[in-house]
Amino acid sequence: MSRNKRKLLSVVPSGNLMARTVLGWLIALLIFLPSVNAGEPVAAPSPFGPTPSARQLRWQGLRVYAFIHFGMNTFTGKEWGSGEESPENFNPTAFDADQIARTVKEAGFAGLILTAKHHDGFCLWPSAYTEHSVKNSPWKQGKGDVVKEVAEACKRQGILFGAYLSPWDRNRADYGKPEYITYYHNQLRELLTNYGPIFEMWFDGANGGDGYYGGAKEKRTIDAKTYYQWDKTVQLIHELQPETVVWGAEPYGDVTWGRSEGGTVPDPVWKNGGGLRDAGNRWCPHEADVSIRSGWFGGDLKSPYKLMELYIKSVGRTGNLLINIPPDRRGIINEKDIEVLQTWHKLMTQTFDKDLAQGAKVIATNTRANSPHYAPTQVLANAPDSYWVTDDNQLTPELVLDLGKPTTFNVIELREYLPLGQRIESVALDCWNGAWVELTTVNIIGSQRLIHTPDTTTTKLRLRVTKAHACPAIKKFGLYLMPHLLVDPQITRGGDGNVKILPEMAGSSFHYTTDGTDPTANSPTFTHPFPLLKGGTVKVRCIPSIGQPGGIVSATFGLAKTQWKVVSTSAKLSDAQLAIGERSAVPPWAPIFKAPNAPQEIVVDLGKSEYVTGFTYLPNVRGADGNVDQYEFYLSQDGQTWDQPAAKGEFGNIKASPILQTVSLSQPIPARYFRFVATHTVGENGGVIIAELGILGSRSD
Ligand code: FUL
Repeated sequence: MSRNKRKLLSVVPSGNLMARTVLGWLIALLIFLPSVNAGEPVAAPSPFGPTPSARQLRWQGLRVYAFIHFGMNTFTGKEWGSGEESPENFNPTAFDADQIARTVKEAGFAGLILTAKHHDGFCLWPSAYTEHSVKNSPWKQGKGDVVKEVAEACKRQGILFGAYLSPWDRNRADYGKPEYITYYHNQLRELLTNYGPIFEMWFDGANGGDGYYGGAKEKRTIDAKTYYQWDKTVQLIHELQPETVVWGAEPYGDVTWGRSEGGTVPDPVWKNGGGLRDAGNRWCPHEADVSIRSGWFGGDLKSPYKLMELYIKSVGRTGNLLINIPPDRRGIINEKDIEVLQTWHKLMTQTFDKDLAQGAKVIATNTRANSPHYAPTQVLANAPDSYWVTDDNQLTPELVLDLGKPTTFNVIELREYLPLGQRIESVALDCWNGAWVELTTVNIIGSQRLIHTPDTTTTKLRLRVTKAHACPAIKKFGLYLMPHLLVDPQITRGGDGNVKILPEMAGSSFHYTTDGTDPTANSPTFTHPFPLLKGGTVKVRCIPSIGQPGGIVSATFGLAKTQWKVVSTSAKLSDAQLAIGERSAVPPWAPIFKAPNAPQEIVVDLGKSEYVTGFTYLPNVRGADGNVDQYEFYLSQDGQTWDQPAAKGEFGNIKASPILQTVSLSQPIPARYFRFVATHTVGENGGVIIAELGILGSRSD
């Protein structure tokens, strides 16, 4: 009896399960005993369901790449420009495409996707078809071309270059008419013929609505399914560059959205049309997008630990991850973003550079025709076409990794062999502890499943396929030990104006500042709640007794609301009080203010006159119909006389990215009362939702 066969017998569990499993293993042995394989090639199983194209397969291997949101909004501080902005605004003082591409490369990204044109219509290349571009900006006296410089820098760095070309164009007079589509196709042709290979074209889904539109300043509605002629548009792209992966452009594109701008994909996800099980017959993988900052063009930074968590929840759920790093007004990636990327990259290499499964003995209950080509050990090989697969009738096989010694891991990696489609519905994993003990179960493997477990030490790990639609074809089984991720601290302020930092973590201390500087180990340690009546930004860094310090997490507060009162509202007065609670930064919070459909307004007494410099609006961060996307904001000293609005406008992108909105006034205005009017909301019948309103300012005392 071979060593492997002896091993198989030594891993039987006890009880009923044992009886069942012993039978399974014995059957396997019987099949395995006459293991004569004359070296004849054994046919691979037939694919199951939709399978990826060569383009999609290549794309899936990229795993993580960067988004570069740069353009007019970088200089105006907005998330969405209206299209009316003058090209004069665009003037980076130290633009350096090599610094951008190098940063991306050093962070371990496969490439980048640049916003060649965002919704405001301003083009980062001197398009022959519009005057609204870099050619009329002061940057390089109008002789510059950001797209060219970035594409060439990517080539020098050996990373891929991709482009975002917003279909919605709030600058164009012809937007909404057929002529615009000709213009749009011309622009695509420029990008796809003049700048070398484009690995991914990104077509955002935000469409139609208010805009400048060549001076018309009106609302334009289009049918996003038909207006852009996606069939022809995608055909054009593939005529020009057959290898370009198309994001969006549904149902003709290659890749679809991860369904949030939070950097995750749903779990479980099936790769057939829209990611829902049995929803279609097209292979349509997910790409999760997220910004390293709270907004796409700027805002508060995320921590390296958060990025790590998002990697597990996107790439580890069969998707790819697109992380936005927006250059600042100099035209380079900010040093603080680089610091976060470097720490994240270190966490990634510390985790994934060492596969603890390598060198393990691998045995399974079945191997397709006992062919060495499909042997269980293939789950450790990293060749492009290596995989373990069973006979057609073996839908629930088991495979054991014998690690030879106690091994500690906390991330399990499983991958299916994608050219044969997504076949597995669910698996279970067991550890050997004198008997098999179930560690975890998961649904869906797909391109890559990363299972984050508690630290687990074992000598053997067993994979049981518990449900499959066709004989499983597994490409990879890996084990990793990820450094412990620090939990991002939550910074909250109570109704009494005192700030708390949570959660308490044994062996870690929170160091904070309130003066805008970055906290270090020498900054004050949080021991008990402290007052922040005038508001400001609290920055916190977690310093553990062992391991690396965490990234910086910050929260900005307005004036404390200790004396605030809602004096009137178009909705129900008692409910309206909920809109001025203190609840930022701690979802899930409840309840939130909900009123019938817009317009709705709230008038609030601040208790005394303040110098108001701006306000904040927190929507339902889970995304909801009813979140406000257009507002008016008034100030008054007596609560009776209201002049012109102190601010009026839109909360750009609040539908896809429901985050805290901050509006700054051009100068401080003394006022004791404010009136917030929700003039329009996302969704037709969702009512009006306000999670929290805040006032920025300097208190008069
Ligand atoms: C969104 C856009 O509206 C945002 O501005 C951003 O470009 C993001 C990636 O897609 O839907």
